[in-house]
Amino acid sequence: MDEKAPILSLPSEPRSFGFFVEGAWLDAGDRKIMERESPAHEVPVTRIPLCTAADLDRAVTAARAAFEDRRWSGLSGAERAAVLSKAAAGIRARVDELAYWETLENGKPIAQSRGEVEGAAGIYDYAAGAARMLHGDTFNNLGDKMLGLVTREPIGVVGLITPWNFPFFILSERVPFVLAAGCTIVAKPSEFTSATSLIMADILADAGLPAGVYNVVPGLGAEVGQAMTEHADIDMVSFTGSSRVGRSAIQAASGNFKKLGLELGGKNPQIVFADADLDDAADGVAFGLAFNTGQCCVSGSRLVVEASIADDFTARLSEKLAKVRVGDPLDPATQVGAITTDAQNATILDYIAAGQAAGATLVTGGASIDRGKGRFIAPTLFAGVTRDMTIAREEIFGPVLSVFPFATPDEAIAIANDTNYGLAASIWTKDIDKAIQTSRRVQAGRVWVNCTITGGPELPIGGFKQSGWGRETGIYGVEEYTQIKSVHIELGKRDPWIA
Ligand code: TXE
Repeated sequence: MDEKAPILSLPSEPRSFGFFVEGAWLDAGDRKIMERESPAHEVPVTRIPLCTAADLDRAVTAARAAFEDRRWSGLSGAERAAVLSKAAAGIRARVDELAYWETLENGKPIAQSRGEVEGAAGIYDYAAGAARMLHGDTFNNLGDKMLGLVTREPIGVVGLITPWNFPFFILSERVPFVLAAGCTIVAKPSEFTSATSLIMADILADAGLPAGVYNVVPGLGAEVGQAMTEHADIDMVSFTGSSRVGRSAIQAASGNFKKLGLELGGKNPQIVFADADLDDAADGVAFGLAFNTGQCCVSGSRLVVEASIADDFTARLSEKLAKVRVGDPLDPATQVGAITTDAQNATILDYIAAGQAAGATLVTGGASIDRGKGRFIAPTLFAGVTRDMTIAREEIFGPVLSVFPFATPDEAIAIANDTNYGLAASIWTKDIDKAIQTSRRVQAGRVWVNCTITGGPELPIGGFKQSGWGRETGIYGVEEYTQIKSVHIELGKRDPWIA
């Protein structure tokens, strides 16, 4: 973060986008337009066409044709890798632009947006390697007359439905892996944050991606998203969003039995043992709570803390939270920006009210921050929370943390696992036995020890229980976008069946 860098200015007028199909930009025409206001500044920043189900059909037709004629899947891994590496360079060349529009549509701090865009370029680099690593298996133990091959083939046309909390980063945790596998894509970004998914179309085209391989159809979830999950000519949908829509996607996908990848909600524990480095732990818990205003599927929203240090730790944490710089996301010094949507803002405030009404004790925060314009909520800490309260059970998707003291490691595990979700967990201790034993027993797809919300594309991401299906990123992530074929090859003359 460069605290002396100037505060960026707002655009003089909103930037207008078309949509991208078969390697070409199409005008909005008479389609409805979503005029997106900056959540922090309440001025219009982008104008995005709301595509229709017919537009989706057109994009699926293009993606299908591009898949069937093998213009992409027929290339070698090395050739696909070359395009992905150029895309990484293309992202790096446009970091400022991508970060700017991401911040304007989403409300996250510009320094964070830059970090996410740079991180995304690194994911393309990693996936370029994965395109060359992808391989199957052989069975040379079937006798002299038989050779068995297990080959991986791209699954086909993949639909991507992405959310508004990390528009570019989540897209980038999927697109390069789908492409590495040899599939073609129709992407539907969140209607609130479509700009960077659209800009990516130019970056991929400039990198040499053939027409029709990456198509973007912005639009409403209920219209384009729903049509995508139902679509008979899409082979797989990767959906990231609410558990409610994830559940409906399972039903919608049943028409053609399409494969689904689902990354849904979380209610992630931060387990702090008394022997942790408490300063590190307090800093990490504060970050895990307030980062991206808590609008993270892996946000640490339940503090499970050893009873002997609970009061001291809660006090330390409050002190840290009071120092978090919440403010103008265009200011490079800001750490926490605006709440992305009106609906999310109302949801978070409703949960805070529900916590108070249920008798939880508000330790810090608990209200909007008035900056004249925009939606901001102070990082909020509740003590005296019982495990049956709504704030203890439901994903809030905002900077609201509930504290649960525990007496024994068994109790810590019981509290941590007392949720339908299983996305992530963090463990803070300097005792190696406790760290490993707790990480084994906690039900979560991602576990962090003495850190939180960190990592690279090498390790897969995804959830246990109702947090989702499948994995993204890592070699596991590429494999999700393939299907397996077994090939039996008989050698020499066949043993006759008919004498
Ligand atoms: O999500 P939606 P919302 C959680 C979080 C948040 C809540 C609601 O708890 O408070 O979800 O957020 C598209 N068929 N997460 O309402 O609606 C939609 O257009 C197909 C967790 O914004 O699930 C967008 O592209 N698609 C989370 C995407 O789904 C549909 C990230 C997500 O929107 C659709 C976001 C439909 N019927 C929210 N309806 C995470 N895991 O990171 C909507 N969509």
